[in-house]
Amino acid sequence: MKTDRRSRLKDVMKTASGHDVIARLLYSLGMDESLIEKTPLGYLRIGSLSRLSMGKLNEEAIDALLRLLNSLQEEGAEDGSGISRAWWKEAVFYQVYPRSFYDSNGDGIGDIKGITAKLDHIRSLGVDAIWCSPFYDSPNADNGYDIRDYRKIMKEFGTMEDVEELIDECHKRGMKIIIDLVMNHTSDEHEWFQRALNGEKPYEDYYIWSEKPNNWTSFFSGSAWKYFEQRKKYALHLFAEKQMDLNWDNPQVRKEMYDIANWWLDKGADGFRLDVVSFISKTEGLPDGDPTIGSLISFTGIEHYFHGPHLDEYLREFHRECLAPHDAYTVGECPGNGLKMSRMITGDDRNELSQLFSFDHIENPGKIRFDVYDFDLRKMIPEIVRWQTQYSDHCWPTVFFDNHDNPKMCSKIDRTDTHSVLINKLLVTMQMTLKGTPYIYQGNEIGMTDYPFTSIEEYRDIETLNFYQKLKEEGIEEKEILKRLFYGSRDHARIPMQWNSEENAGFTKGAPWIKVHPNYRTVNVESEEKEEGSVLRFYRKMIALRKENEALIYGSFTQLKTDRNIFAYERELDGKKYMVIMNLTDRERNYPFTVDQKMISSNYDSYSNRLRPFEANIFEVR
Ligand code: TEU
Ligand code: CA
Repeated sequence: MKTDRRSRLKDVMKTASGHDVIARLLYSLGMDESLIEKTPLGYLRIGSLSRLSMGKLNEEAIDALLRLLNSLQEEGAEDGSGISRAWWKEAVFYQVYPRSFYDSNGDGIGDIKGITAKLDHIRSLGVDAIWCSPFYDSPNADNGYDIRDYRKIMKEFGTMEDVEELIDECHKRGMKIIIDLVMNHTSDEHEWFQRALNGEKPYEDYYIWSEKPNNWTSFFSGSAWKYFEQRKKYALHLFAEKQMDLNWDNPQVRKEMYDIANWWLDKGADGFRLDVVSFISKTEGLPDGDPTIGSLISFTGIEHYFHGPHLDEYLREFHRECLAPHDAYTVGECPGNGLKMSRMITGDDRNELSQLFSFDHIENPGKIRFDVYDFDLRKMIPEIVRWQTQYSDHCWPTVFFDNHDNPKMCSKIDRTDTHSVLINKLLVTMQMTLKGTPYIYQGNEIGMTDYPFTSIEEYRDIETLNFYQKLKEEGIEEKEILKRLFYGSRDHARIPMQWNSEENAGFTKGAPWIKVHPNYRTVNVESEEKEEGSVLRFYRKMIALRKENEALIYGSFTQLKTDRNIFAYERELDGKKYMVIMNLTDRERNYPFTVDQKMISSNYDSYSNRLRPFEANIFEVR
């Protein structure tokens, strides 16, 4: 179907790209897609979007939108035979950010031996698999997401033997380990780039060069292009200026990447988390991005690479060359891909990736990270429910609220951290009872919260530091800038893991590379082990509950009717049924219906006939 200005919105919404792009635009305007699906607005024609958006989408933006819609027409997985079983659908994953996990040698930086030393803690939670953020040789412009050598280990983190030992020790404990592979870009210090700079064959075409930069912007502020005198050309970097985008249209680049992936799978890695893998294919000719579309989705130019023309083809090739022969698992980071385009990437019949991370639910509609606002849990629910009900039986969601790129969800919801214990327990209740694979981020299990950053000197992250510079240049007041950084910085997620109440939370015997949270004396693993009612103990109970009850894994999902302050749903399999009910607010609420079932879990000590702030209960329905 060709989409033009006269196409009606509701018809456009039926195609994968049409649905996701329009849904995303509405989301960024703070509106819901049901607006188009369920009201007469659906009869409006694309041409009238500029009016609907109150002028936020101009005529050029609509042209850009049409080009985008017509460039992506493939359809995703179809429903049919029901859910197929797989180990990773039953598994609970735990993400480790090595730099901040545990320092084994007192240099202030977490390391591989440190992870191995703490595997028993991870295993004690009931976790089945670890995702380890990058540990490859790197000059650390972006904490290891800028790889200099894919077959070497970062000096500060240890040696190849340490990594081999980590893999072995995971396996000995019955856990799998997936490693974080960055295939979209390399460090500018990678040998390929150095040789490309010299114009050496075949490396000169390994990266993306242009005589004239287009208007694409970098995720880390400023233009996405850097000029290199040696080649008298600009090279593309969607992230830091030391992270050069690889040219995936070059078959040799793809082959190099597949060799690297196979090398690691042969070493025993069970699979990969693929960094921004949805960005690997860029529109031919690298045309300018539409500033309006870009700013609504995120950055100028993104419509030309968030699900580029050859993405599905390259993922299938990767699957054939690396994943299938090793029976390896993959989870791809795919920012900007909505539900339907995600079905194209993860459908059982598509042979691309096992799962992916999509991020819309972790900011409220119309908001982006670095916006100063309080996250409203109620506004997240429709997005969660959509993925529970419409992603199809042939795709399996990831369920997460935190990772190394975001402030803590519990602090986003409650800036005063008054209710953080309850909220952390509510969030894990949701993770362990929804359909999908839960991903826990290190520190979630003890209820770590955002760090009280007050000055620019305390921050470490390149994204934060660049953004600070940019806002300074725009003439914004220091106080205002610091406020925005506080609301959005990734450093909140990167402060050291809190192990005990000794100095530096037991993370290091040296000087930590980033500040330790002052609340470590009470919020830490050792104390919470002993404390009944701790977040840690609650995590163990919730993970065990999920493991013991298949209905919580493979069961059907049905949302129950309530007002928006409450989220209630049932999971059912083979006659076993559970009901989950939670109060999404900090005010007491009435139960929306009578419940006379057996309560098997609560984040409060005992039952009450009203739902208290952030109360989250599970009932066994008989
Ligand atoms: O992140 C990519 C990325 O785009 C994220 O910043 C994303 O927009 C955000 O998480 C949504 O909330 C990946 C890595 O996770 C990040 O740490 C790296 O800095 C980046 O790629 C570059 O490799
Ligand atoms: Ca160390």
